[in-house]
Amino acid sequence: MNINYIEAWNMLNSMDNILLITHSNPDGDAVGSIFALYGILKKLGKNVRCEIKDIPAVMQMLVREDAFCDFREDFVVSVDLADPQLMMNDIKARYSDKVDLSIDHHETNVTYAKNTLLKADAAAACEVIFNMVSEAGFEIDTEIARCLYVGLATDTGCFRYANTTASTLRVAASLIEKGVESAKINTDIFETKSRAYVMFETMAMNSLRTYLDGKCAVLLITKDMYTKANITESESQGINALPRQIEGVLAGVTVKERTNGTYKISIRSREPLNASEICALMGGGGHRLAAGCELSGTAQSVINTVVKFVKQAIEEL
Ligand SMILES: [Mn+2]
Repeated sequence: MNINYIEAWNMLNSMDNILLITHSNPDGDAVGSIFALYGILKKLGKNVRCEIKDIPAVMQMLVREDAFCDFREDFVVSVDLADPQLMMNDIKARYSDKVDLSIDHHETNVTYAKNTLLKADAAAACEVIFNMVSEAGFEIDTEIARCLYVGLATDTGCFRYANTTASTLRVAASLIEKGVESAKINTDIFETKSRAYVMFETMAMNSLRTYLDGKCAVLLITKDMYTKANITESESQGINALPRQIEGVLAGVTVKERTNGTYKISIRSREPLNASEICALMGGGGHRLAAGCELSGTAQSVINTVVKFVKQAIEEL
C-alpha cells in the first residue's frame, strides 16, 4: 500500500524494536538515509538497529557505533531499496518478504513492502526522509542533517545531475542551516581519492573500449583489479561515472565482475537515452540516467548483450 509522509511518520511512531536495512554495496544515500533514520528513531526513544555492511571509508563518519546491537525486531524498514533482490545476501534470505515499510525514491520500486512511502521525484531517499520529518514538525540535529546531506549530495553528483530540483536545493539549504559543513564534506567525498583508488581508476580506464561510433563506452572491471588495488566494490562506485564523461557518449557502461561469477552492469546515460528502460530489458532497473542490472556469462558475452540493447535503444531514439 502506498502511504504519505504523515502516515509513514505515524507508523514509525507507533512501532518499536525497529530494524533498518538498505541495499548491498551501500552508496552515500543508503548510508546517509539509514543512519539519519536511526538518529531520528533514537530521538523518539525507540529501540533500533541497522543491518549494513561494506560502508565506504569516506562515509565512516556517519556510522553510529550503537546501531549494531542485537534484539528481535517487530518492524522492518528499508531505505533506498527498490527491490529485495538488491539486499545483502544474508538479509535477503531472512527479510525479502518481511519489510513493513519501504522509504524510497526509485520509480522502479517493485512495491515489495507492506507499506511504501515512495517519492519518485525526490533526488535521494534522504530527501524523502527530510520531507517526512519536516511535515511532521520534527527537529533534526546536526548529526542527522549531516547524514541527510551526504545522501543528497552523492545521489545528485554534488548537485549537478538532472535529478537536482529546486526542492532538493531547498532541502540542502535547510541542512546547511542545521550546521552541516558542506564544503568540507564535498571536498572529502567528491575531490579526495585514496592512492589505492587512483591506482584502481588507472587500471579501469585502461580497460576502456568504445562501441557504436563512440556512443557507447564500456569499462570492464575484473575481480583482479580490486585485489591489485586493494579496494572493495563499494569503494569503487565512483568509477561508474567515468565512461559517460567522454564527449559523444550516450551510454557509459561499467561491467563489474562479481565473486559469484555474475557481472554487475551500471549504465549512465545522457539525454535522450533512458538507461532505466535499457536495464529493464535485462532484468534490472533504476533511474532514467543511471540504472543497473546483473548478467551472467563471459565478460565478452555480457558486454555484447549490453551493447546490443544500447544499440537498439539508440536506434529507437
Ligand atoms: Mn538513492
